[in-house]
Amino acid sequence: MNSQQTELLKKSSSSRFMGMGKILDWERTPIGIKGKTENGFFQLSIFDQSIIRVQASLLDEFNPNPYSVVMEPNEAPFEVSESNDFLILKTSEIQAKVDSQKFAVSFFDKTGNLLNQDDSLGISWIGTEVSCYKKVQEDEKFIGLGEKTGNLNRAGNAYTNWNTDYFAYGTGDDPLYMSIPFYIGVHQKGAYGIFFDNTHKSVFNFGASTNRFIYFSAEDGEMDYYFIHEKVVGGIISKYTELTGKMQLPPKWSLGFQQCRYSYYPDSEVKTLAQTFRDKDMPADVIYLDIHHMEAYKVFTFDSIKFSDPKSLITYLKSKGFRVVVIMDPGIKTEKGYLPYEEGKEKDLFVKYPDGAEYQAQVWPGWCAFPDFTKEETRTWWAEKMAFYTEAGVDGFWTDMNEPASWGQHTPNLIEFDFEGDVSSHRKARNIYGMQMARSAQEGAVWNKKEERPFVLTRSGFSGIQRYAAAWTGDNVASEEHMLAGIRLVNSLGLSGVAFAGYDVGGFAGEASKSLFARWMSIGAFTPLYRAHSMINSNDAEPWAFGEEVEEISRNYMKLRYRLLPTIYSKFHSSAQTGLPINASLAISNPLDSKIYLSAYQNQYMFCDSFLVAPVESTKEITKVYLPKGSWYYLFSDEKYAGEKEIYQDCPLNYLPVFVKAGSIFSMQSDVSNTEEMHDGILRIHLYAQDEGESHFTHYEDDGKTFDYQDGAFFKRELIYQAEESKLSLEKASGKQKSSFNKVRVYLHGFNTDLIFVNGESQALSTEDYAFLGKLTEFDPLPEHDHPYHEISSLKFVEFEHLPEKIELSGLF
Ligand code: MIG
Repeated sequence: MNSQQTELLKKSSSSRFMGMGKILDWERTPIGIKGKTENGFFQLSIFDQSIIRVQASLLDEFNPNPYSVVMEPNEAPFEVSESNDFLILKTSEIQAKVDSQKFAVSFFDKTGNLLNQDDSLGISWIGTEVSCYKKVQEDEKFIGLGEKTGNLNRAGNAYTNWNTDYFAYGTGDDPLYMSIPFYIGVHQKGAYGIFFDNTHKSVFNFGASTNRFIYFSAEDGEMDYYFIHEKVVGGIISKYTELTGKMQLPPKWSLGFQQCRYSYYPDSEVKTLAQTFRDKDMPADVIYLDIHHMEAYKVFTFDSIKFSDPKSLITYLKSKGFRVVVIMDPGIKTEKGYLPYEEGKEKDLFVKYPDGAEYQAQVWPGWCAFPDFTKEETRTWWAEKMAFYTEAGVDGFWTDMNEPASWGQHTPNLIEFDFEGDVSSHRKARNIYGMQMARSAQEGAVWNKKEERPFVLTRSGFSGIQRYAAAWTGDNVASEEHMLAGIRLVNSLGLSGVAFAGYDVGGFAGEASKSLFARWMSIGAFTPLYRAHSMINSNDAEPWAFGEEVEEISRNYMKLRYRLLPTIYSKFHSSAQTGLPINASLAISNPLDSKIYLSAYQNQYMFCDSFLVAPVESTKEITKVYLPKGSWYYLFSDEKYAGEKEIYQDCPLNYLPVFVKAGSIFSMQSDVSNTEEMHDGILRIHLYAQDEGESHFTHYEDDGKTFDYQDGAFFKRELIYQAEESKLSLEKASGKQKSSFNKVRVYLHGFNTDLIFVNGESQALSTEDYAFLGKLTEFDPLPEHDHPYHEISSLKFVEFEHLPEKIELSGLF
């Protein structure tokens, strides 16, 4: 043992607080500074004008997580200065000021506003546990942290990151399946994000059991965090996804309605299911095969009796406009003669004990070995094995149980993972395992079907998971409370870089009441991933299983979802570039409005920028809604409201409270039964009047499934509405592809004009009684059971050719 190691051992075996101590020595590096303190080593690096990375270690070397950050420092110019008490590092956007006596860091924006500041206890250790203590700014709110239950504002609570299989979790329980150690702080002086890039079990305490500070800490490893500052919350999320990667544009079919069940079998039942959607005129795109499709739960097999000919089944489903997604669990049955097991063993691809013995635990197939997805060779092997599914026609993959889960739920910490050659224990590898499985699944989907975009849905993950998969929130429960909690989970995932997410509509465990299912279907239509699922041994839970009324309500919202696809797809395209969520918590647009954090309003969110969705229990007939700054139109009637007001809104089961922001532009198509069915050729643009200001919408189309868009095969155009000039311009289109629409019809909401000009030529307006949702059948003849029905009477519209050249509409009063 050398003296440094002896010294380290002494430090890390103590069970007392040890801070960094005084800075003894420092030097400039090409991207920042590094140095030595009394007790440790540090490095501050500029990644970008608005990102500073802070690293601290007990050893004179750093050992970063190789999996999450994909950004390289971009050589932003910076200055370093030193005074008696401080070391200052400055870019054009931020300033980090390090107290040289105790190594406490303060961050300021370029005008000198204090954004964030270490407590004087700073970065420190208790044994191997490393922490960073931060002061709380006046009225500071904390948002994000990924898949965490609880309130939108996380102040006062503490959370643990340790990926956990948690069947039927409570709506306040923690931890769940996925860890994203990234949060955003907002206060009057500004906003910032902190990503603590450490895969060990970590804790984020935003003021539970203490009034002195907030902190984040990890059981082991280093202090390694990225401090991000941008003016607006959305900018911080965008930067975070530059660091950890963006979602790829998913195939369009994955934005349609998805039907899951634990489990549909045999093949004849799956066919009936598909046919029922078509017979009942309920649009849908995806059917899942859960674990019963396998032979004795063995991955890479089909049950020879229940699914004797998967290829013909899938061909049949495709002819009906359905894609198939299969589940993949990581555990591989340790059965002699079972090829995946034999191969994995022979190639040394499984997780092991430190003495080299294979680690085994029980899951569905019985005793299993676990592929070591932290090893490239394993990921490649698994990806190649997936040809078994793609050859049968499978289009999507669902990675479940990848926390990893096993019976007993106490994986011993000594087991070892390759960790890209830096062999590491379960303590360091657990939180990253699920993400590496999802990565392998995505590789497999692409390699085996090169021409099509992949779709992977994962339960477990870590920061950066958005690059590989969409996420769902695991085993929720059929209750009103859970429905609302799931919305917050999805909103929080959106604040944390995961734009493509959803929950089991209807609830996985337990039985949904009729009304609960109907409401959940309506909210699900305004969720990035629209998927219904339910558990084994529960009642049928397809959208027609709850009686005629629920069936009609479900159909209404499913159809609305499909008519909105031009908007949803356009939004996914922009999210893939900006990293911004599809479901955006109001904390993104209105972070300083304290009303949005109240428990009555914290579930509200913007869907695809235009729609404010105010989720409400199915048992309520009326609810309070908070409309933030701006003006708003009730979607179904065009009734107009001023913002910064709390209103009472009727919310009968068939009408979810949804409001359109004044100034909004969004696009719709005619009814289709699946995403690949051709619409009627008319692009319906909806424009909502506002008094002042400018608003934008980017209309985006491509073939919906291949990678050709990356070579310019798309049709894209910017729509700009300028209220003061009373005009809407459809800018000249870009891209090599023609639009699938040959006409455009613009619906004018909230305008008085009777005559407008299209490219300078006057054109009379037509009118139509317009309804976003169909009228429900009155099943009960008694008038008090009448369902309300909204329609916008004599809605004005104008129609013209959808030419790719610039088109200007003026005279919009
Ligand atoms: O131990 O595959 O969260 O969606 O249906 C349960 C069966 C395993 C858990 C998933 C759930 C799935 C179920 N799985």
